[in-house]
Amino acid sequence: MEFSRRNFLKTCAITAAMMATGCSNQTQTAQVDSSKTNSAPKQNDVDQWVKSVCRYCGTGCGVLIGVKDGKVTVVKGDPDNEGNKGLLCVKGYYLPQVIYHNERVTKPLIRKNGKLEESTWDEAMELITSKFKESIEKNGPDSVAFYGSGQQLAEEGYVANKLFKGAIGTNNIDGNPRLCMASAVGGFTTTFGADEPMGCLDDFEHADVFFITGSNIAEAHPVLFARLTDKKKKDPDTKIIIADPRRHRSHEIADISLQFIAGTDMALFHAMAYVIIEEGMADEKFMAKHTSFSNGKEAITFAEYKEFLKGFSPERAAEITGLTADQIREVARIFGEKGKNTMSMWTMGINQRVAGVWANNLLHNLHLITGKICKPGSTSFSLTGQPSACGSVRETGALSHLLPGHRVIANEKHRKEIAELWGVPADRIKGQVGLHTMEMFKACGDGRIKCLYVMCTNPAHSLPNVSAYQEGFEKVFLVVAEAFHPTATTQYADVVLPAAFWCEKEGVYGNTDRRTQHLAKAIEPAGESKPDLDILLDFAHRLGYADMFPFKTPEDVWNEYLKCTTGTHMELAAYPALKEAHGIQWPVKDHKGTKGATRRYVAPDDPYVKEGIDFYSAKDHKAVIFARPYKGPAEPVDKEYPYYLTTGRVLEHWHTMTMTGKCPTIMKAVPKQYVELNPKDATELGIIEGDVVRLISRRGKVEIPAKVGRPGEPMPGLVFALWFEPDPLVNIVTIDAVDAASKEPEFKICAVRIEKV
Ligand SMILES: Nc1nc2c(c(=O)[nH]1)N[C@H]1C(S)=C(S)[C@@H](COP(=O)(O)OP(=O)(O)OC[C@H]3O[C@@H](n4cnc5c(=O)[nH]c(N)nc54)[C@H](O)[C@@H]3O)O[C@H]1N2
Ligand SMILES: Nc1nc2c(c(=O)[nH]1)N[C@H]1C(S)=C(S)[C@@H](COP(=O)(O)OP(=O)(O)OC[C@H]3O[C@@H](n4cnc5c(=O)[nH]c(N)nc54)[C@H](O)[C@@H]3O)O[C@H]1N2
Ligand code: SF4
Ligand SMILES: [Mo]
Repeated sequence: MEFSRRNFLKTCAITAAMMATGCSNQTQTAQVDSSKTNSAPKQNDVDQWVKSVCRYCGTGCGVLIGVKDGKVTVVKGDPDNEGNKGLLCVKGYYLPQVIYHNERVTKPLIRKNGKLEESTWDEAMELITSKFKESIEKNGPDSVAFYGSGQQLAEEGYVANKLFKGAIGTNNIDGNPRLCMASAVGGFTTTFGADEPMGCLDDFEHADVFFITGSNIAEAHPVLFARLTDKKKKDPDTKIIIADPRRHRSHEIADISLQFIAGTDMALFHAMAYVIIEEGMADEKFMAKHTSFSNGKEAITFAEYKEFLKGFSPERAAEITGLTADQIREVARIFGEKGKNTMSMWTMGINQRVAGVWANNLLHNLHLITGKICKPGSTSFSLTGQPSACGSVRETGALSHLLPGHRVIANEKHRKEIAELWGVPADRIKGQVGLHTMEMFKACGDGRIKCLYVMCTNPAHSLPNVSAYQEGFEKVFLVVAEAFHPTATTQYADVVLPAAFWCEKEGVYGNTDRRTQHLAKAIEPAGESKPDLDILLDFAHRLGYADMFPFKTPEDVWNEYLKCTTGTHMELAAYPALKEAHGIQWPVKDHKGTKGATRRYVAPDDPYVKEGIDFYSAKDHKAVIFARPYKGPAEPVDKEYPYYLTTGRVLEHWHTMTMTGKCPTIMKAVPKQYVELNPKDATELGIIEGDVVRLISRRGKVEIPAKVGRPGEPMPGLVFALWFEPDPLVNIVTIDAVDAASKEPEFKICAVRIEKV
């Protein structure tokens, strides 16, 4: 299949049409282009299909991996998977091109005389064991740390967490979901008392109105965009509202596009609530039964909340956001219309903000005020970025403030329960929250952290204001478990541990809608590479904790982890059921069956609810409607830095392009990153498409080619840069200010000056 950007969107439309005409069993396959790969097979014939899940985005598309003579020849969509119904985007289709690339790291590497040299597993593991042991003995357990990923498997997350918190005795374990989903977690836990969405992908079929903000679903969750297109086609009355400071691909199917000044959306959401209440669209019965009100410090009344909203009339919000009062009234009316189902979706435009948690709260508010929640098609649905940020990090508790089963470090009872399950003394798990991501990398620079184990993530590329953390990468004893080399991070590594890739290992992902899915192993690991789980278990044994880690298989790990979820409201499915099923949504009462819960907090779907709706995790079973004060960006524009910079994604590339950059088809489609300018700004600056421009912030500068005009068109005063290339590295410019509650950095907004080079 010859591929270009334009014909991908066409493919989306075609596949959507196929679904609409009942051809959902149709799947597409992509030939392997072996020009840049080591030993990829030349034909796409298959003697075995292996059921798995795409390793890229949070959608978690089910895939079937075609294997012949021990090699992956092809990947196609799994038609029996409820999430993607057989569809895949290009990243999924072209995974076979990535597996066999000659930059796979297939032997352990140790830095000797400044250079990484091949070694044996034994030498590499002995070295890292002695370094970690020495540091723990000399400087205490908090001198070592682990930095993981929403792309790791659940078993890997569970074992890393148990090793660091339960065996070594440090809470210094965090991961890239801190850069991504932390604010969504903060939103769910403050509003509903527990993490993760109540809705599901099936809500796409039932919604009449979609409110999408801070999410470029067309590029970041393309298969969901295909479902959206399909829904609109089947039911042309469906209303799609897209609110974003930048016009992007998703706007192509929008009925209403709102472009507002970056960082001002809290005013928009409050003003929508104002109109909904003023015009009698609120569901007061629902509110009285299922909600309470808070100003973030104390409980308030509905009357006080309404009084608070008076500061956010559409006219006032129009001044703040740059929208018109009429536009705000119009979307509020569409959102709130009685008898219609509304589904909200958002991603990083909301989370990667210093007001991230609060903006999440305000989106939930809109659903709680209207009672448009916990019904098919009515839900506030945070889209998860990485495939298993939910399953492998949020659920296993592999962040510095969490424990498995949605427990928290700060709760003594939770610590006791987990210490008991792990068979360690109660005081082994410390009550003090560990270092969150940005603090952890700072601590590598100032000497608090001496040894760091990085797994399945590339922080030397993906951290904001990354130059400020370079010293840390250089100083710390850095272990990097990676499938490819070189990467921005392996270049600083003292030891590189070769990780088996996606289809070379078995395990479990937890995708965006509480969907737990099993990935079967399809082929043997490349060279001497090993599954991350095996490496972690070897490390634990060498550190002297063999008794705590007797596991032989991923299933053994799962069986222990399951016990950490027993009796919680996130009971997970049993391993044999997961192997059989094409995804099972938790909660799964008593871990029994393959059915799972389509929707949460509502009977009969949710086994913990007797009748109607019950927000059982919230205090007094009432979800909280928050009167959060308005908060803009950390770094407002000024005379010296007069433009806002936002950064984000393009369909073809995945983050730091260590994988998609190895795919010739994708590189042909999008060979280089660029910065989008509004045509008005471009004219004023004398910049035309293709010119190289310099983006200068208080932290550094970067030179990058300009793109002017649609489909990507930021508001005047805003520029949008892709950040997938390691050089030039856009994260030199971005800001590391974090949300006070979630500690998630504000990747989405900083102030820059623009010069033509
Ligand atoms: N192709 C592809 N898909 C991916 C990924 C990938 O790397 N490539 N990564 C995955 C991951 S981990 C993630 S987290 C997701 C991210 O998915 P998305 O968040 O959908 O993608 P982004 O491009 O990062 O940002 C989305 C939008 O946020 C908007 N935005 C900027 N400032 C504001 C603001 O103040 N308010 C609002 N409301 N919006 C604002 C930007 O204009 C941008 O269009 O994608 C996932 N899917
Ligand atoms: N400017 C800017 N920066 C951002 C963002 C933004 O919007 N703008 N978004 C942030 C967000 S939301 C996210 S999620 C992060 C993502 O940032 P990262 O996690 O740093 O980016 P990835 O490229 O996904 O890194 C995954 C790494 O794991 C390796 N890998 C692949 N498979 C395996 C495996 O099985 N085992 C091991 N050990 N390694 C493997 C890959 O080769 C790759 O190097 O970036 C953040 N950074
Ligand atoms: S939509 Fe996401 S999960 Fe599905 S094939 Fe594309 S990258 Fe993979
Ligand atoms: Mo992410």
